[in-house]
Amino acid sequence: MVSVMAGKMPSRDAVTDPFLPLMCHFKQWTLHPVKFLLAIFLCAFSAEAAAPKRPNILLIVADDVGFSDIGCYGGEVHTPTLDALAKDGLRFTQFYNGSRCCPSRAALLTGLYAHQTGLGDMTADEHLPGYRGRIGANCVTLAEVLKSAGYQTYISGKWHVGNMVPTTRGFDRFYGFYTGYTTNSWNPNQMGLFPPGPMHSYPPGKFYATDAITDYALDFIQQGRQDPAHPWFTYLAYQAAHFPLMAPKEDIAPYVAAYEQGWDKIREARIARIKELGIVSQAATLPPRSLIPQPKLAAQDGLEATDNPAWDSLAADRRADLAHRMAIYAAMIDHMDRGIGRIVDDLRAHQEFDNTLIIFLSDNGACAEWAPYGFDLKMHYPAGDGTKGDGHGFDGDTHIPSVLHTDAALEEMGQPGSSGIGYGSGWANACNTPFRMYKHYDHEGGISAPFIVHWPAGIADKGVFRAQVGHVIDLMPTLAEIGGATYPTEFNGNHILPMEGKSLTPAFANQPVPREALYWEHEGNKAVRIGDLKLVALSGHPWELYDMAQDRVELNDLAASRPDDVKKMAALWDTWAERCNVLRPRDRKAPHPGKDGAD
Ligand SMILES: [Ca+2]
Repeated sequence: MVSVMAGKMPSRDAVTDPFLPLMCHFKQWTLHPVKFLLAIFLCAFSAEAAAPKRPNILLIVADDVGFSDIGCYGGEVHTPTLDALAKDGLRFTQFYNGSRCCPSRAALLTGLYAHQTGLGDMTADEHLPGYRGRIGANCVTLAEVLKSAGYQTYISGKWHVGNMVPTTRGFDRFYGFYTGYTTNSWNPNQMGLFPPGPMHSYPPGKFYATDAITDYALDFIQQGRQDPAHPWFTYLAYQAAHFPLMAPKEDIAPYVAAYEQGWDKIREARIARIKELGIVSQAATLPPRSLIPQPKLAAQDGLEATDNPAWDSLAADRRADLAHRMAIYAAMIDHMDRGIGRIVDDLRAHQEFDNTLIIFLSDNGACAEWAPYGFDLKMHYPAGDGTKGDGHGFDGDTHIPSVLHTDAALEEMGQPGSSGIGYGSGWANACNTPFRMYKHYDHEGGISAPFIVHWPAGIADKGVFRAQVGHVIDLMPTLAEIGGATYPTEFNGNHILPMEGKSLTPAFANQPVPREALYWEHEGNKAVRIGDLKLVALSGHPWELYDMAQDRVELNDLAASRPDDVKKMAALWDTWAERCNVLRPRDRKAPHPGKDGAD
């Protein structure tokens, strides 16, 4: 058995252990447990039919799901499948993404910072090295690397790293939408299968994107198991719970009453559970409600405020409308969890569950676009074909006022024929509890993700937390190592940039993951973390400094009292930005991303 045996079972206190200092002296000569055991079995069993196999890899990425939405991270959303994976696996408490869809997915797929790949922003080509709108030739994808080691490679769902078919970047098969950032969950015409082949036929009114993404993932896995000599890698990239929020009525109904309590009570309930879980200390304070990203839009909705309002200050009809918006969002996550459950059942039925490495994460924090009441996009039914250019199926962007739904219209929200809705900044704030801010931003609410790792054949510990810091750039070194693949220096005649991430396999065995620093930039928002110190700024605003070990919720700004740390870390950020093609907004020629860049 390939096994990562931890030296000890970590206690809940482990989650508050200080992160390894910047200049720690890791024992370079130590071959950590995964490498050691991989080496043993590769040497001893490589020619034997009975050899322990490299694991299948199922990488599940949720879209715009907040840090504490799922049950095992303190949320009230019903996620029994993910909770069970966490119960028998690991939960990371300090795992980071890239704060928005494109940058996160580019970094996740390549092991590089997003700007190095050309995806510092969205998919518009700004003709700047860091902003080409697609992953370039100087990087390789997880699929390309794992395929080179004999893996069969599949993707079902969302791509969003440039308008290219994923089968041109190492994936054997793809189902989903490869243009645009989201899909109309009720419209099968936005989804494509590559290479073309027989497709599922859904009766009228029965197509739902989450189910279809699951169906094709199951097909691909079934294909993969026909060739047992080659393990498979499946990138399962759900569109849930990205706007437009859409879900079957029967999934929505059970949540409405819970969310009629409002976002203040939900935030309080969540931080209480998060403290019980030990993700933050008992002394942690719930931050004030976060700011409204676009107060002018709030004003269009008749709301004069700079921060999200108290729930009880809202009119009854507005509260009813907002409770339904949040209930649809929760229903999308609930439905996704059941899809993952179907795959888990399938793996169990084929005795593949124990030696499939399952990883679950979200690509960014919950989405606040852009004011407390959310928005209503005009949808097209049927929408265009997402495989040929129109990936959205709706008009405009999210800078529009919301619609107040009342009475019978409440029950039609999120249904076929309805507007495409977002739930706004008040609920996004709650979904990122206990952290501040949202998707787009580099405060903890924007970049902190749930991160579950389940691999019974490879990880001995079960049901415990890991406080080691991780980032989506770490997936490449982690999966290349576990998959026995070599990250190349050249690929298809192109020089490939060295990986920026670090393998997380030591953390699987509760060992340190040494690294110098982690960096973020998106739309001028920026951050750097070194050890426990995090320097972070909103675009155009001064740096703030926080001690993550003491103040994960970013309330006690140390910038004024520790100017030397600010100066040193800011200089490192500048060096990184220069090296990785990051430009400040004022240095970019293109305007703020338009329709194609709305998310
Ligand atoms: Ca996203």
